[in-house]
Amino acid sequence: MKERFKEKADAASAEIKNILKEHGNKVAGEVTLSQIYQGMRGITGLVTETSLLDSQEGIRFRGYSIPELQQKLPKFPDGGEQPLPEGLFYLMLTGDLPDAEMAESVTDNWMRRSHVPNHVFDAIDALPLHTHPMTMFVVGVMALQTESTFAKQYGEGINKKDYWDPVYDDAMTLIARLPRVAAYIYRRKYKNNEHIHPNGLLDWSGNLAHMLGYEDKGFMELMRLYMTIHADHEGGNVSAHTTHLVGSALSDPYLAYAAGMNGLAGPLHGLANQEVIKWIFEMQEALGTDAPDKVQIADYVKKTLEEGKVVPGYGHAVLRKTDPRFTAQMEFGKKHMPDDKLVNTVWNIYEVVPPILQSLGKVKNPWPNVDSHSGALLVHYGMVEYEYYTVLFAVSRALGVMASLIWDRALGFPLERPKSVTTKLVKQWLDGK
Ligand code: NMX
Ligand code: MLT
Repeated sequence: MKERFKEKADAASAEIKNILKEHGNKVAGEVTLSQIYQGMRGITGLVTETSLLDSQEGIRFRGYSIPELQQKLPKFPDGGEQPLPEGLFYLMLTGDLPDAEMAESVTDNWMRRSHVPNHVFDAIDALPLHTHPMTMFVVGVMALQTESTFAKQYGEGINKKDYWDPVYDDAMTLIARLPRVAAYIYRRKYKNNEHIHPNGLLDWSGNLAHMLGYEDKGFMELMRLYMTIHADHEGGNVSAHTTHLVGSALSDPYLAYAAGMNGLAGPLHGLANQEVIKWIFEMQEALGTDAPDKVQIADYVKKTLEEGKVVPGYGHAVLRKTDPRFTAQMEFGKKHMPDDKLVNTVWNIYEVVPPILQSLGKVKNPWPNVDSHSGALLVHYGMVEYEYYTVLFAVSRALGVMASLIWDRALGFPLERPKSVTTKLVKQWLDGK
């Protein structure tokens, strides 16, 4: 995979140089004042090679939609139906679809790198048990940073042409170690600090499920799907953009990823997956039923909006249709748990919420995003501790942001530093001064 990546990156680098030589002055868009003040929506300002988001169609990873990935990526050998995220990583990094052997070699490589040093567990153990799992996770990642090959080689004076190599090494090691760190946090916080040794015969996601304490084959398949669909969402989302930005200062992959995951931990981004289940559980409690009907749901949604809160799991900064990651999870639910009450509530919410949000006249996307479905599938298998869910999102997101960071360094992308303005200056512009 590394050699293939290097060939591709060298070719891409030469191609980009030529594009910029010939077309570097081409205007790629204009920027309005509203965009400057309102979260830079719609401004094209980044290059991310691993995936591309279409507002109507949703995400494509190197050109492949989620249903195509489910069809074309290698599966776990014991009759698995969901794609192996190892294969997705290979695809995002090299641009090529891997065969089963290639995906297996990624699994083996990550298994070999997966030993987590004891001081990482000590750092997590130093935190009180009530600490949010995402805080524990980022502390664990920061403790892993002691192992950074990039930081070491930079200190020794590495040539800038070679940056990508230790970044590749760090990215692979970080991804390899995350399942153990994530499982350690879960077992420490929720399962009496009783930990489970890795199983070297399993794949990356299967082993995560195993170390979390879930041996059900359905849960392992869910983890493969989950780790695949959450991996990447082009470059402008908060976690990917932050990782890219911090990496552009040549902060090593551990520092850059930890920064990105602090962004993922926000309720408008990845933490929305915990907020969805919390909101449904609160609704069930308020209504005194675990199967609210559509009228009851509609009333509860209106109450949420009247209280000045968002409906978690709905809306998106770019998407304008139902998120295909929602649809993939709905299909998984229909196949594996069609009668589950909570999952059916998620489907009823899907019927009720969009017209209500549409009626507000300001919500640009009334449709569900990935987070509105993921928690209910986890609860089905017994993982009810919703504060933990964003950690799973974070483990998956490592695949996309680390593949992109390797590309950033291979393409020699510079420090990211856009220009900001003051309102005083804006007023001067408006006055024509
Ligand atoms: N419920 C209620 N109001 C909403 C919602 C929602 N789900 N989505 C957007 N709005 C409001 C938004 O708060 C804003 O109101 P105001 O003008 O009063 O500030 C207005 O609609 C316009 O916002 P948009 O331009 O449609 O959305 P924007 O691009 O700013 O934000 C989100 C996108 C995702 C932050 C927003 O839709 C939201 O807060 N959704 C709920 C949280 C969520 O599900 N986040 C997860 C996103 C996916 N992920 O994993 O990261
Ligand atoms: C993501 O997966 O990062 C979210 O859908 C948010 C986004 O794309 O902005």
